[in-house]
Amino acid sequence: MSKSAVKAFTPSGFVYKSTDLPEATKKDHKKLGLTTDNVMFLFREMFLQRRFEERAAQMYQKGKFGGFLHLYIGQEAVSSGVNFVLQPDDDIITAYRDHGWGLVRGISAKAGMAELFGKATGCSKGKGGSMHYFNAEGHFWGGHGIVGAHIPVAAGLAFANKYEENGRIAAGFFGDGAVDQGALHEAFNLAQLWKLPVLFVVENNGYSMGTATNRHTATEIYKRALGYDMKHAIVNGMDLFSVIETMQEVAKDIRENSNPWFLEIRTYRYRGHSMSDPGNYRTKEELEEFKNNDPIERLKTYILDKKLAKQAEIDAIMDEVEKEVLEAVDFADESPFPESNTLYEHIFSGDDLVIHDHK
Ligand SMILES: Cc1ncc(C[n+]2csc(CCOP(=O)(O)OP(=O)(O)O)c2C)c(N)n1
Ligand SMILES: [Mg+2]
Repeated sequence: MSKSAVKAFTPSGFVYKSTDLPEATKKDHKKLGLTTDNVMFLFREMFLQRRFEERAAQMYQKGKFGGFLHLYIGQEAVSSGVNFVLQPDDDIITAYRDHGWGLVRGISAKAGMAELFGKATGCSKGKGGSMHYFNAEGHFWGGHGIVGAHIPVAAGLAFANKYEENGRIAAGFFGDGAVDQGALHEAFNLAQLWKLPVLFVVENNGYSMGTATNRHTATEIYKRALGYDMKHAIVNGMDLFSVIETMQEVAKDIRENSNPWFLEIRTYRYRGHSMSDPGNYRTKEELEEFKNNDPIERLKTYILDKKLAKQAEIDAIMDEVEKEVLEAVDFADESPFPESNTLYEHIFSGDDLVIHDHK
């Protein structure tokens, strides 16, 4: 390629660095209305997501299961922070990086791990796998593999809630790779036009597979909201309290005024896109910079500084989580695979349509 052609196609988008994380909130947990128990619960919950996935990665490498495995490690403050503010019957839908979301939304470590192993005791009965966690009781509507395709479903959930006047919010999460899909723009337009009680969140982790945001999208992502006059904010997704602070304001506004919001939550994934990705498209220094903002370590330091708990108490929580995850691995290992005659079950909502007799 000629020099001028190289220059002509040099990406001109926004380069996302750790210094582009918005400043973390100065409010302490009390100002945010959190008790010590709340803080300790959130620490445990974030650590569970992390240990669960670290063990899942080990089991994958041991050959216990195959297929895709996209780890959420580094992004746990988003799921825990958002979920803490939302109500248990608000609707949540996300993309394929869904393990953390499932865990905060009522899927047990056992049912989550068994799903990864493809076992009948999994949260999707072993037929969904890593990308298709699901828990209707927890109003958690998946786990979706097609980039951007579930964004209109988030708007649809919000439409149903508004129609039924049940006061619930629907929240749809997606990656930075989804923001230029037509589906996002169709959903944003109707959400704003019909004033749907919906929260759209991009978990901007800097990369869409191996492509940095500045190489795949032309402007800062929150600006997608401007074209629709949609309320919006940028949030530091490496800081739990910042996520909670923004969410408190946003959830209140959506519930009271039934209007959509778009949040760009800036975060980072420490691992590769999936298990087969060594992450050669970024430097070790970049990774380290983000790890220095690690949401779990930050909260641990906060807990110790504020004397909410002693190191020994934190260690006890971590040991307990470790035990829970190891028990989940054993459970998954020992559980049976689904029977072949269940293949056509749970395809449709309600009574399954019998496609043919496959005895
Ligand atoms: C419509 C569509 N195109 C391409 C793919 C292949 N694909 C899978 S994940 C991915 C990257 C998405 O990145 P992002 O939205 O930033 O989410 P992240 O993996 O960072 O959580 C792509 C292109 C897909 N699943 N669906
Ligand atoms: Mg991404």
